[in-house]
Amino acid sequence: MAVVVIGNQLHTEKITLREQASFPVGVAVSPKRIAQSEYAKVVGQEFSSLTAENVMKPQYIWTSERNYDFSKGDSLVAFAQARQQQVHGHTLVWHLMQPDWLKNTIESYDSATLENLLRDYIQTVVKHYRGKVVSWDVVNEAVASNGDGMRESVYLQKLGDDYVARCHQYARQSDPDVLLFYNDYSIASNPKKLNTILEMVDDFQARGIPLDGIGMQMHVGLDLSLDDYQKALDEISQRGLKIHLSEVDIKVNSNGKQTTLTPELAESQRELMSEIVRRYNQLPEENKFAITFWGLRDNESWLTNHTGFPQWPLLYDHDFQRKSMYQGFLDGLETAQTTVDK
Ligand code: 9MR
Repeated sequence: MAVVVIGNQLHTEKITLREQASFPVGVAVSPKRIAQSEYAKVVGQEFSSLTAENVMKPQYIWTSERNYDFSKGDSLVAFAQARQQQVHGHTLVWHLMQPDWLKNTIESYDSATLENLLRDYIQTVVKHYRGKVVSWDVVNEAVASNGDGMRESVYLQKLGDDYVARCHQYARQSDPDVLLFYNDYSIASNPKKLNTILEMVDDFQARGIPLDGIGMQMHVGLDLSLDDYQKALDEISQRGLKIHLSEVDIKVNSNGKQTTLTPELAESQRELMSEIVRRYNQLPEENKFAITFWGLRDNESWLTNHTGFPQWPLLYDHDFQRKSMYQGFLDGLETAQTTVDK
């Protein structure tokens, strides 16, 4: 029987994101959270892709110079495999949140020692997850915060300004098939940052440095300029790259004055969600990699600590109820759909 689904689908349990979207829909998780049965149920039903919010970062895996602990990442991969979900690897190289031993030693390494260590790390981790993750954020947030050139990180200082390209080559040498992404924030809201990244992309493409896609994190607020967002989608897709909206959340309490998510704010958030998805969905199929949310429920978002206030930035509330923002996602896909009852 053909069923036409129109209007508010929020409470229709049969509707799930992974079934509705033609591209993978992901969520950032931790092994602790997915160990809870209600949590696991929702994550399994709704999402077709998982990112480890933390446990596949060097801070967790890289226990000493040449020792690695894959246990937490492996448990996440097993969870995903049991639910036919793809796993996106995040992240091989990041200037922040280094393991303590590396923080203490990194300044003392000469360039060659650090390069060798980092190459071995990248290659060991990529080999370990070969066939288990579909993609990696190779270097995270290597561009300066304000978008003005590369970030003056310890990696840039010690390894020189071409280190991102070499990290991509090391990753490619260890897995010819895994998709390699460059991931950063404010790409959709800071045109200067977009430009710096596009210069890097053009340079990589001219030199044949492996790069399959760009992760636009999309930690955004209600003030996001849709024109800037559209420009980023256009510029990146025109270069033949895949686009991952890789860490989506929508803040609604920037000044901290709100004590609840009011119906008006929920409505603005729904509208922005819908517009973000609608424009993403209009990209050519080959440019759509996935949309990943940076957490499932509002109460677990990193933004509460980071901004000091609740931001209600995600699809689900504390009680595992779908919010208006969820409806916004569905609206962005299409308001009316025809499905077939099996
Ligand atoms: O959400 C993550 C938080 O739990 C961690 O404490 C933090 C440091 O590892 O990283 C957060 O995730 C970040 C992501 O890895 C990269 N982009 C920005 C995200 C928010 O800070």
